[in-house]
Amino acid sequence: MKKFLFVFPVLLAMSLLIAACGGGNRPTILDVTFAEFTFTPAEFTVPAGREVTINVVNEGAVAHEFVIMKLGETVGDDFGDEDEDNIYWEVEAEPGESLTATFTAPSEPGEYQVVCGTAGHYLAGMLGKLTVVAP
Ligand SMILES: [Cu+2]
Repeated sequence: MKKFLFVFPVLLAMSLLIAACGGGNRPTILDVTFAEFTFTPAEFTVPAGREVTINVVNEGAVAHEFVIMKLGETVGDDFGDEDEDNIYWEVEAEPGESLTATFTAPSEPGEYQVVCGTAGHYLAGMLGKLTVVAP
């Protein structure tokens, strides 16, 4: 009985550790389609600090960008030079292009604005939201 009392907490701790590690190794994959002037889907959820793979298809007739703004930063009138410093991460796709890119999710949970950085597209309503949750 004495031995069991010792072994049980160790087994419990090990199983919790394995469960946590299993979650950490699960790849986070986002699939998004660009068009005039939408992201489909437009809302994404990722675990903080994780590697994220994003598969982009631009079905539009012009280039589009997927720009993640830093936490607490939002685009003003339209996306412009003043917003460049507030970018967390971005990827661009030419018309008809399909690509895969990776980035590390922000370490701070919260809601991050996603916009298209091509002139006029933010004004046309090309925006979305990245929700970062505690891993
Ligand atoms: Cu665009």
